[in-house]
Amino acid sequence: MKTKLGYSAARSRVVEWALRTAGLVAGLAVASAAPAAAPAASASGDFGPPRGAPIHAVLTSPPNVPPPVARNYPAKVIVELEVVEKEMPISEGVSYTFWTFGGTVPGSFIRVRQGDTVEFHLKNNPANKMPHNIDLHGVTGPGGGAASSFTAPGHESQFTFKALNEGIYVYHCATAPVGMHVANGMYGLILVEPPQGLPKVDHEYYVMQGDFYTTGRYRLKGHQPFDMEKAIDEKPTYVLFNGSEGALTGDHALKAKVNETVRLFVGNGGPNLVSSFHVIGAIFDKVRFEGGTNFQTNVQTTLIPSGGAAIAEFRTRVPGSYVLVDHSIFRAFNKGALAILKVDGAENKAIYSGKEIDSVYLGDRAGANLNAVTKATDALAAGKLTLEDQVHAGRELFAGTCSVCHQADGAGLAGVFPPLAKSDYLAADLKRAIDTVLHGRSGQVVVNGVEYNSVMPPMTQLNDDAVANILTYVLNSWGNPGGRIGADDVKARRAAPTAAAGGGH
Ligand code: HEC
Ligand SMILES: [Cu+2]
Repeated sequence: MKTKLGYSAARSRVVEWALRTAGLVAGLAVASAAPAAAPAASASGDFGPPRGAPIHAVLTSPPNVPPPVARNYPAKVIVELEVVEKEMPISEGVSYTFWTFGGTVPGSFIRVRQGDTVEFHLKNNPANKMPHNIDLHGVTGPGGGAASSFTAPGHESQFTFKALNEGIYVYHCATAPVGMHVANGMYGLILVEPPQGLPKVDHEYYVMQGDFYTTGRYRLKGHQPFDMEKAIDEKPTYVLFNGSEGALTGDHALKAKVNETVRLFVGNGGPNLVSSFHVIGAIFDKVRFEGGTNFQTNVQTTLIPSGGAAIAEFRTRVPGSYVLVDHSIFRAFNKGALAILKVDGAENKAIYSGKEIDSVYLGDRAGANLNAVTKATDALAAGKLTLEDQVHAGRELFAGTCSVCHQADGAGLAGVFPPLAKSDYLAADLKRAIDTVLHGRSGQVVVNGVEYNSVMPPMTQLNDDAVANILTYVLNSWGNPGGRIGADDVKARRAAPTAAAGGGH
């Protein structure tokens, strides 16, 4: 079956080439009868002038990909993309002002067919502050469109190009300072399908890595501005898939069933880092590395340059959570570069014996959700923060922060981490509890009659309301006495002279 399709595609390429050489090809659409075929011709494809009525391109937000083009002739395709500058969460309780193509990071996914004539409209939302433009790597022409698309807020630019080469291409803003526009999230992908389309798969997803530079450290709560120094030094605070920690985890995880084929369009917007893209627990059956036409098979990790992309395909065989990472691994576990593909279905013990990967690798990161934290931050600012808001936000923050040691149910780990559930030590002195979180503690401590002698690191990444919400959650959980701690209480403790850590019972 495979061989046959591959052969007929190869043959149709030969026919196309022969016709073209003979000068007969003007206007020829290479309509392959078989949609599922080997990779297409790498030759650039001017299949003549556009035909039929102009088509408005369907754009999608990540992680979604527009449906296959399914057309056997070159058309005029109209793309309308709007630049929107907007504040969005970059992590739990952390917001950032992103500059976006289409309101998302990465920008809207564009899908056309090789040989199409693309009429591109770039709009710059009137509420924006900056001018922007677009350089599409799939364009043949100076600047990839950048010079023709410089657009002030409240304006629109138009330019037209022919998509000569098939492949998966990055697009990005190229307005000065270019690095800053890219660092703020101004990139996305355009797929130029080969004439016969791509082989059919069960799922196509859109994932794009980017590095981010904030003045505050990783996970420091509140609004964080862009840090030019860190960007120049190439020292990112965050390395992310799809512009936010949690963009593709928890409820937002990618989904598939057992025994399905998955195609990932993976881009890297940079601005600085090269990605070692890997899916923990899966082997790529096929990778179109560098987004090019040739493919490699049986790949563990594929390199995706800044301003580059790849198409990675594999079949799901065993249920569970598969973790997409940049295998420069501190980026995954300490800067946010991880996403989840959740595969449901029946076990296959012959291939894998079972047991979940989430807990092993991720702790609670797999479930990261930002909603309650954001809600509490807003409520506090509006002076309407309720106990319930605090408990909900605290639960989410506890999950990413304290539960790795004290466990999700607050029970601790015998001999290593003391319990927070029904902790007499905690209940006896709330100021001391705040100090413990702010400054950490070490040395002997007795909790519920049991002695511990270990080290808790200071939780310096948490701001005052995050500490208040976490402790309020702890106080109102697992048989603890209840009560409420406010951001002001934490602020007061932060200002108080630090008692020597340790000793303390
Ligand atoms: C890296 C592991 C770790 C993390 C993360 C951690 N703790 Fe601890 N915590 C400890 C250890 C270990 C101790 C005991 C220290 C000692 O022996 O002096 C402790 C002690 C405590 C105590 C006092 C003892 C008790 O059981 O009442 C409190 C309260 C506490 N932690 C709260 C928190 C909160 C809230 C967070 C999240 C903001 C947190 N901890 C995060 C390891 C951790
Ligand atoms: Cu821009």
